[in-house]
Amino acid sequence: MSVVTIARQGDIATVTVDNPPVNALGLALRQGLWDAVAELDADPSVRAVVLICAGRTFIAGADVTEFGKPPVEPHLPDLVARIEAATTPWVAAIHGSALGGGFEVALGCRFRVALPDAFVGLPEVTLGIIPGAGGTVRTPRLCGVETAVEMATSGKPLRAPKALAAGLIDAVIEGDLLDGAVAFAVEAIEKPLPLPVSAREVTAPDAAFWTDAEKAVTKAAKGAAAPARALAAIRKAAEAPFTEAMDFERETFMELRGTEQAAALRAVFFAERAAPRPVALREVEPAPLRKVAVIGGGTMGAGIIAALRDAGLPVTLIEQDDAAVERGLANVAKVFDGGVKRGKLSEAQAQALKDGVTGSTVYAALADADMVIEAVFEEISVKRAVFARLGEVCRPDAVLATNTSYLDPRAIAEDLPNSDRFIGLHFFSPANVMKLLEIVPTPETSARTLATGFALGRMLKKIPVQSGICEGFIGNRILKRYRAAAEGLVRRGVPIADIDAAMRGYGLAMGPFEAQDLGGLDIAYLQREGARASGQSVPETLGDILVRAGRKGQKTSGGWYDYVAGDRKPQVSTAVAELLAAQIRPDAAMTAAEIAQTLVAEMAAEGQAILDESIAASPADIDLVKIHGYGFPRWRGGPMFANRARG
Ligand code: T1G
Repeated sequence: MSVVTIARQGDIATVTVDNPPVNALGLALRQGLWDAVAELDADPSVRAVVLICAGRTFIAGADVTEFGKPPVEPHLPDLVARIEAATTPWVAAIHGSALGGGFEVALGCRFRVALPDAFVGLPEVTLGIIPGAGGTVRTPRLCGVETAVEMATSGKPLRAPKALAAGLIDAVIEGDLLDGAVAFAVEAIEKPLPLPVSAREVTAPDAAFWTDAEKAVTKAAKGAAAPARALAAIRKAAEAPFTEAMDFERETFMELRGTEQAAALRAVFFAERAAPRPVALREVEPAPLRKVAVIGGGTMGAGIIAALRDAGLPVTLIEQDDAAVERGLANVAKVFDGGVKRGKLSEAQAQALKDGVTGSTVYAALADADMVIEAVFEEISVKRAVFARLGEVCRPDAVLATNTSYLDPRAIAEDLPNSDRFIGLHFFSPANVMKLLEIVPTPETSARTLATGFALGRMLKKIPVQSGICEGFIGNRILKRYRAAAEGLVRRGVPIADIDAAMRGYGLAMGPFEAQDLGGLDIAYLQREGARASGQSVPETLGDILVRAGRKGQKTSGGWYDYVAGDRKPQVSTAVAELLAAQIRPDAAMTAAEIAQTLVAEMAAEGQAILDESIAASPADIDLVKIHGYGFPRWRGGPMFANRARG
């Protein structure tokens, strides 16, 4: 079946694209559109053409699966130019998203109309490239340089009303898109046509604009290369003739396509889409999720409740007494009130989200719950007591989940009846923000329960990754190895501040030591002490020495660094140097690159051990955990991808 079909409505022709799943511009579609232009140009009875798509969205861009191969004619820039030069005006009718090459095709049309909830955008930088078919050259000719810079360097799409206000589209269509687009075309051809986009003027800002933009874009990019290159392409579009700017853009696009960052970002793109639907579970029916409850309204519980509410689920919060219920509801309210303060939510929206949470101290209220997520204090006896009560009141088919981050889920569910319905769901704080969800089945967990964990992950728009049972699962186990390796460098005389600076330069938001100071050294210390108390042999760490000296991090005005009251800026600490003097044997200095390479190699080595033990299913899963749970720079692909690049 052809991916492009032509129909007629009087003297308006309709070109319909149908290339599931997202009408990506693979070779067949490019050829189909190329042929459609030729056919319609040869028909003098056609006075306008409406380009519309079947399925969930307008054209979502070039076919990313073709990126690893040499481009094949008809090349996209040529197709866009062909549509732009057509004898009759084309009208792009946009629903869903017109992204990347899809938006560039729309820019080649004489007009663009869209449904109110449609988006247009240039997300290429999120794939480590820049637009390659005129996106940086035509966009500023419609909306001006500033909006074009924001779109092309951030990759963020604009919803239709904003796109209309910016001049990127010509009308928002209420009701049926095809009818609206045809009516728009009929009216448009009775008036003088606007110039093709490539023939329109663009006002070039002064040099100061570009200097400021360069600084802002580079800062926001945090080491990713493509945003600054997109900015340069837009500058060329503003300052050079159209054809020269097109050549510049294409050369840049072709160069970036082959870079390590582009390969990394493509790998992450596909891994993120594979993660929520593991192949092994595709035929397994998950439990329905209509009524969900959370036990515990502390930081984690409140975040999980907020995530459930954001997904539209009503939630029951269970706490141990009325005062704790009130505190829990207040914690949830604080999350949504924060959304109002940041302009993300209206007061009414926040109130509706709050209204969907019912607080109770009565476990019997859970008798018809489909799923209960426990988020109480990280202590095994407390958790076991909660599941003992859940085992008494909940339906035998209700999915019961623990949010433990370190404890063994098997020990928590040891006495639980129907333990096939039990699973670990490790959320990351803040649970309504962090995308990662580690899903930890026990040997008794049924396929239905596991499939329900992934279904919840999809519903909450998380990146769910299955983990086997080991201390720290995937993410915290690698974090522990990373921290131990960083302490190893300190013992070799590498300055703490150099290590943090090296990892920030590598692309992490914070280095390992400043991150511990922010989160508190005592959390990991207490876990080590707990392990020691249970008879495990846990060697003393440098962190132990600091905590025993009362240095727990920013919360005690000193950890790995000193902090001056009211100033969170870390100060190198002579007290720490004295405390650790006996542990440090100065060795050869290390460059920032050597530090980062050493520590990433340690992360990857632990990742390989995790794979060897079948704790994780693939290197891509491990990379998703580090990117979405620990801030590993996305444009490096994750520790497994980055380390593989070194062979
Ligand atoms: N190419 C190939 N496959 C794609 C694709 C693409 N561009 N986009 C999505 N898919 C697949 C995806 O892998 C998944 O497959 C299925 O479609 C559904 O995706 C020249 C060079 C459009 C907002 O970056 O943002 O154009 O797992 O789960 O949630 O300048 O897909 O089902 O087998 O994400 O409804 C620029 C990327 C490319 C858009 C829909 N375009 N896609 O979201 O579905 S570069 C993009 C998206 C470019 C030009 C340059 C989203 C979506 P499977 P999904 P969704």
